[in-house]
Amino acid sequence: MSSKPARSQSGIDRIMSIEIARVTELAAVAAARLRGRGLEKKSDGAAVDAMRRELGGLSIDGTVVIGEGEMDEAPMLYIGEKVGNKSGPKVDIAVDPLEGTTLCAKNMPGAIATLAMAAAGTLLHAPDIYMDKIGIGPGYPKNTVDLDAPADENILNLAKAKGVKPQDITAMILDRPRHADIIAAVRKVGAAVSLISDGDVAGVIHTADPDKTGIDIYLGIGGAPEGVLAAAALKCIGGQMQTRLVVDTDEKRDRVAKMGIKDPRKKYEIEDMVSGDCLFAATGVTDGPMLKGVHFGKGIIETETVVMRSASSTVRWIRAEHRKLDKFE
Ligand code: VTB
Repeated sequence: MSSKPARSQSGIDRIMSIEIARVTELAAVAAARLRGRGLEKKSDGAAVDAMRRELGGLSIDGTVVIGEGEMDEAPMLYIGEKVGNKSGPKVDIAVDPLEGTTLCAKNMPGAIATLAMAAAGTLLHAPDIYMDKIGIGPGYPKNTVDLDAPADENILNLAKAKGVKPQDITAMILDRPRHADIIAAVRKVGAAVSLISDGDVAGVIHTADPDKTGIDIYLGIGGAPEGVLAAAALKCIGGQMQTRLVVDTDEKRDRVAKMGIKDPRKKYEIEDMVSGDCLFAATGVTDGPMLKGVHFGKGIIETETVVMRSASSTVRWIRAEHRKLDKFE
């Protein structure tokens, strides 16, 4: 009887999907201990520390390509930092140890700890600037929506492709003044807008399962690091996404060039942001529509994590009960 190889073609162990769940669990618990205290920086720092510590023990030769900031800017998990014990495959790592620091500080729904991993050289190296995004779920013809088309046109095309009225479409958008025009355009054709205050990694992921989440399309400008993480998740579960970096100053143009990006105006598809197989994990920090947050009980900590693997399109929901609590101290 031949046994199945544990290693996928990209060189990332299947078992690694469980390992990365541990990493996001640890970061989520560290952040959750400080939630609701108005301590944005402190809870982010705690998540970063925990994530970095846990990444250090992984059998990978990893490089952070999406991290806490560019070198000289962030003391830990900066872009270019080497992580892992170097005994495994060369991989790119994208992290957002606490996505939604404000949500965590206010103990509002939707803060998560998240990470993506892929073979070295296959994740877009994006600086921490804004990125324009559009995302829809699986099952639509290619180019049903287009980043460069007006929002109302996208809604009409999506409704047609779905076989429903525009009134039956819901768009998720970050609640920011910069989105006033697209919010108005979406409403003009009768569609609903679901506004979120933060957390657009989860926002984009919502589009993958409209029947469950009620969200058909994600639109608007958010962080570029969050865009690459969302692209990794959509690659695993299906869906379409187009993005473009918002490079509106010379300083940003320099930073983009430093990352090796030749065309700062390039319109990215998922394959341009995540060109090989990838793994994605997210653990809830605060209770949210996608994931339960960390629950602290007497002698027990409970976490909920989603782990995805693009090679097999597997999505695993891991509810963990942690009883040996020393590693969370
Ligand atoms: C989004 C969202 C984040 O930043 O990327 C957003 O996903 C974009 O930046 O949770 P602005 O807040 O400046 O609009 C966050 O809200 C925070 O990192």
